[in-house]
Amino acid sequence: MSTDKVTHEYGADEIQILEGLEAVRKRPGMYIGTTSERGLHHLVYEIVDNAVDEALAGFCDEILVTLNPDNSVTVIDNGRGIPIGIHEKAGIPAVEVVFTILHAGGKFGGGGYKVSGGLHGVGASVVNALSEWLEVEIRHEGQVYMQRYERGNVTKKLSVVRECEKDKTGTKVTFLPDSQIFKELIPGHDSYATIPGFDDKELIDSQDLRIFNFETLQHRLREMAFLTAGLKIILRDERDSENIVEEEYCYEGGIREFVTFLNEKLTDSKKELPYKEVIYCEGNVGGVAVEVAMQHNTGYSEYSYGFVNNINTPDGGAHMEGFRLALTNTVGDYIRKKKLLKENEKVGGEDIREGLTAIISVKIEDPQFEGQTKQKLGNSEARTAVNQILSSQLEIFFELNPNIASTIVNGAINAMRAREAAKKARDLTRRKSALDSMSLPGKLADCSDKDPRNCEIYIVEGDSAGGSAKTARDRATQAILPLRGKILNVEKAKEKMLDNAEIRAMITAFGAGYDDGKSDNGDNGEKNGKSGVFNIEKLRYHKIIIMTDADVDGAHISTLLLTFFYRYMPELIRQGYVYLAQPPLYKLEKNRQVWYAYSDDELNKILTEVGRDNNNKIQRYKGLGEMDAEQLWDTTMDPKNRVLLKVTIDEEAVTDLDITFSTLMGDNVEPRRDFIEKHAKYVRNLDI
Ligand code: 1YM
Repeated sequence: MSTDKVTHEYGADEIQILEGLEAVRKRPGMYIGTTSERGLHHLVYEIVDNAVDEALAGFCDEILVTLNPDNSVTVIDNGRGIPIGIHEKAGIPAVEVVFTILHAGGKFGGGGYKVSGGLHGVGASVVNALSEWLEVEIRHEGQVYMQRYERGNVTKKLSVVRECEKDKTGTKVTFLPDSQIFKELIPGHDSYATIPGFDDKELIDSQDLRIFNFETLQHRLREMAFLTAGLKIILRDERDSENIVEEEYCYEGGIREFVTFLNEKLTDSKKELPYKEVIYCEGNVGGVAVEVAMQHNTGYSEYSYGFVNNINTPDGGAHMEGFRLALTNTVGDYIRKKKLLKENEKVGGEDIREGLTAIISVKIEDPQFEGQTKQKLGNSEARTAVNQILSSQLEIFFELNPNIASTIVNGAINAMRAREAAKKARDLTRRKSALDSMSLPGKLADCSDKDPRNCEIYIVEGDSAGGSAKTARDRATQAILPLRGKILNVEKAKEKMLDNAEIRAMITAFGAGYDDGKSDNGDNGEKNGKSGVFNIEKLRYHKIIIMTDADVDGAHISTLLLTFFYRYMPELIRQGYVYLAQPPLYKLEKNRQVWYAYSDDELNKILTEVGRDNNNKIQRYKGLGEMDAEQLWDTTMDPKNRVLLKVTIDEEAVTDLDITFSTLMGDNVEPRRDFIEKHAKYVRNLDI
């Protein structure tokens, strides 16, 4: 647990003695990853995970999660209830062990292993340590037992607090995240992120005091329900007494329904799917329980999501390799058997997976995670298990469903021929393209510093704003690349990507290439099996700043750019190199003083401060082009004053993210307009 030299490996029992909950409070990041919003939400997942484990063990079929007005959260299940008897070794009630001793979860329930689990699988005691207070209630043989803790310490001994129906059992946990730990999430706290230059109380008072995000919880709880067929999970938001929201997630079809759900969201619902049935396989090989569900849709992208013990594995790993191997080989064998190809033709794995949505869920006793972010499954037995189960069952499925088999095979052959044709066309144009000659694009105004760590590039909407930016910039460290009009929508026109001059200009200016193609071996450590030529080492700028007008068109251009980065250079976003500049919406002049406001709210705040009278001259900026070089520098480019939003990927919400991008960029116009109109205003909080 520390970086000190280890001379002795501690056993589990010794760790329990060595580390009290104080260790968790001292270094919360080690246990929940971060104390940002993500860490906060993990507290909920840790408690819900214990309830889901009880469901997986077959004793619970309903979980209720309630967000309370005081920011506390209540989780209730109808399982057996955490044991209340005295724990032999510890001499205290088992429930107290669960909540006060680190690494205790599931270790002494008598057999069975914990399959679900949060970020670090450390469970209830960590949540308790990081809560101002936590109360647990257990229903057992007609009585309700209660225990209370504050910052991890028992403040009320376990005792019976009331009676209940004899046949009702279960566990209820309510906790309030500790504001001493989650400092930056608490409005009014020193560490709370406010707008620079404004620290007035009024602003803080107007902030939303709710710390939990309904959509984040909704996404994860719905995912949990899909992954545990038949389990009912209810999410209830009681924070606004006038508007209580309740959603229920329960899917008898489990991951089959997950695939149906994704395909409805991801594709044009007016077009029919190529085939109706969701293909489903399950089994257990060598202690690895495997479930696979998949179905093609009318689009061209692949959406395969892996889960290990109900946790998303965005970096793939052994289970995903097994999936790709089985699919490529089984479909390949079928094509060979039916002699459907010309001699020199070969269908690749990526052709078979074009337009495929798949969920691969494995449950394994001792998952080993590898890679930089420890999100890639290492256990090779998972590859064998998924490969064997999918290969054998898919072969039978094809025999029993020859129509579906031929639809899939024809789709793959078409994809292969289209890919070959596009490659030929590309090879022809590429020879002449700027991409190979390595010369920098003509409209790039480069910076003089060559150390990428000091360098930033502004991607600017429009030539006129580009001109102002070129005048305004710090020539040593700031490069400017103006974009003419809209860039290509890569979500719709993949094959034409390199024909687009704006995209080529970005690729050459960045200097690091781009990812394309997909491999079947999956052992190259890249996302979703993408084997790319993107090399972050060669990147010429460590800040890539998108600067567009603060209107709907500007938001659209930003989204087009982000889609391009997300699909072809995801490492850029993952490393935190992509930013959105924030040009102001208003300029206020009064008595030769100037203020800039970045939102309507902010303008109102300033007006309240300076007084609303006839001396106020307010200018609304319709675009970057209306600002002269000096204004652009002061408001948007000067590192001392500017506000940059870092673009991040919420790795736990990748299914949502893919849905968002295909909503924004796919064929359907209506949802796109709705989304942009809804979110453009809130771009200050953009976090994808
Ligand atoms: C709202 C949170 O924690 N439910 C829950 C937890 C446990 C049990 C049942 C349980 C497990 C076992 C036996 C077993 C836990 N028990 C333990 C331990 N809901 C919630 N529901 N009996 C009851 O694993 O064999 C840890 S979690 F360790 F005490 F058994």
